[in-house]
Amino acid sequence: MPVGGLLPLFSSPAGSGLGGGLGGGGSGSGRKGSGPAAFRLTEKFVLLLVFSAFITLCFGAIFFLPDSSKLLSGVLFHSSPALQPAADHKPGPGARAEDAADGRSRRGEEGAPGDPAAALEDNLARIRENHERALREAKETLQKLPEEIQRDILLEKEKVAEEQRRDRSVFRKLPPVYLMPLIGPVDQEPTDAAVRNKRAKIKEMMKHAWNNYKRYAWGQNELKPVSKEGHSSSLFGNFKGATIVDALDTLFIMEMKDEFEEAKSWVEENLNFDVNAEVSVFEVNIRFVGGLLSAYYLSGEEIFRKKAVELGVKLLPAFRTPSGIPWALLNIKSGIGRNWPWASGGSSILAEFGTLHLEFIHLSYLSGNPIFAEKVMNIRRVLNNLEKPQGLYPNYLNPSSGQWAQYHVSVGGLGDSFYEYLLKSWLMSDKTDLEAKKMYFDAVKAIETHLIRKSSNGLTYIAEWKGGLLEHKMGHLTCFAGGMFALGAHDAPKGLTEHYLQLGTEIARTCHESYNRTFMKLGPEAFRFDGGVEAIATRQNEKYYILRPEVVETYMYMWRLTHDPKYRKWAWEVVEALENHCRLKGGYSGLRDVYLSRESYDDVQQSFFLAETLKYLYLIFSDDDLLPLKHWIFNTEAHLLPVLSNNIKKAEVNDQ
Ligand code: DMJ
Repeated sequence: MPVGGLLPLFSSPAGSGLGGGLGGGGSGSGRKGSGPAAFRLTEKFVLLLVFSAFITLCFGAIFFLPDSSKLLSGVLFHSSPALQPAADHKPGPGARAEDAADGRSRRGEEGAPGDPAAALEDNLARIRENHERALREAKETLQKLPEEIQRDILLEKEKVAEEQRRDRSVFRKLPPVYLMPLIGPVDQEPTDAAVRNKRAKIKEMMKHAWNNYKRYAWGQNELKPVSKEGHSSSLFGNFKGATIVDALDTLFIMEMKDEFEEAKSWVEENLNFDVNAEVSVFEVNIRFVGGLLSAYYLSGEEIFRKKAVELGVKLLPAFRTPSGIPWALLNIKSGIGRNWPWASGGSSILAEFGTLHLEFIHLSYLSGNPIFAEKVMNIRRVLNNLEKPQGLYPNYLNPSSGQWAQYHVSVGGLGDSFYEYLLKSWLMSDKTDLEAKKMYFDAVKAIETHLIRKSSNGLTYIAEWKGGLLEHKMGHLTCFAGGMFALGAHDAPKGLTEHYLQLGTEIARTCHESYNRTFMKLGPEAFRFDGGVEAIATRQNEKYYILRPEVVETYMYMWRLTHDPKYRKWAWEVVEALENHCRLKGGYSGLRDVYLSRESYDDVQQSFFLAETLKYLYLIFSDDDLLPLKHWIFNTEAHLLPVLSNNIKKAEVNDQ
């Protein structure tokens, strides 16, 4: 921004206004104002003010203008993460020697594969280009009059409203849809009495969680089991009833028929998306869209299809970005989106925009409108066109430039379900989506090379990769990956089936250790493999457990795929721990520190406890013909989506 352009704007009014103000202030200042020395002082003060205004504006431009994030991401992050590793990217003092060496040896290769000098030059050119574009845009916006900016906003709003009106027609007339007979939505009791009793116990836990939610928080998003009242997370904005929608399919498969009917009536009468709400696109998709789709497929009740498609339409404006990579947050009413303020340089998050595919493919299938599928296929196209550092997918992508931002790679938070959805897209397509299969196995190969390590005592873990350096930490969220590796093993590239099954087994063991090494026998949010510890949380803010499902999710897949009895044993340990430490009169609560002998409750019964944790536990103690993996895909919130088999497609053609 040229200084000359700003100074006249600010110096004249500020100069006279402030001068007058100062001069006319207290009697002392009035007197001083007449002397030449005092006048210079005032002048200096005004100049100082002008400068601070200018600097504030520049920072405002960098941080808040639409594309200025490129400047930040380019300058601060793209410029060669390997050359400027942040302090906390270094392996901890107790890290194994080979890991530290590993980090060192990769420094020179960072940023892009191939010739490091060319990669650096490439990076610099991109930074320059981003920098210049950001400055150009900042300048253009700052040169506009306030009325012009306001007019632009109004025009933009009208455009969104018009698009929304058009999109609404999608769910007003839904086409007839052919549904294959469902395979295993409910089953017989297990024949083994011990297993039957355990399964019955888990159903009783679901009843306890549901009844208390119903009693104290009906219609709210979640329950506070200690305070015995509703809890609302900002993730859902003004949306209501997250627990009801998230629990629908668990109620169905557990054959809690009355409760399912209550939930359905609530959806019919109260689930309303015409609200002024800013929501997380990812959370609403996996919990609400996923929950409604799953309830539709299981029950065949039309209301769920209608609501799912209606909500899908509401999410469409999130994709209105230059690259088509959606915003993280969307105001459902205005259709205006933005990204999390904390996300690197205004970026969208891989695990968020990469976790829409399954639901959106089904939305297109159920609405007869390709728009949903087009949106997610475009995300895939953008990702495929980008060069990946070391074959890895960074967690941050700028939706305006369509370029990666910070080079941080994780199979846990911020990255996790993107990989899960690649594998499941392929499985859900009846193994016809070969592109997804290739992307998945390529990504897993890079993850194995760069992120997966073994501790000195033989525990396999998945570290986080920050600009080429490893942080030897694994999140509870990352524990889902054991199940993912095992689920994909059967169709792995030649000779790797056993290998991936083994990897799943090892991750399951590590995650079990993370539970076993606590007092409560429930795992911490993150555990480390440095500073002389293995699978233990060392930081106070990583010691909590919020009823998360990822570890029992992996046990479920491992049980189904191997039938090794240890997975039922480990799952039962979780049931006992939940009963001993999380169960309260008013429901189930998360814990603030799993290493303490005395519970400190976080007072939230998360909706995913009913959607996922209890469902996976129930499945572990059910026979395999309940929801066979061959026919059903679990979305990342454990909602059920049938494989879109070729038979369905053929049946459709015949019907026409
Ligand atoms: C759930 O909402 C989903 O499993 C998501 O993919 C990750 N986090 C929570 C549970 O931990």
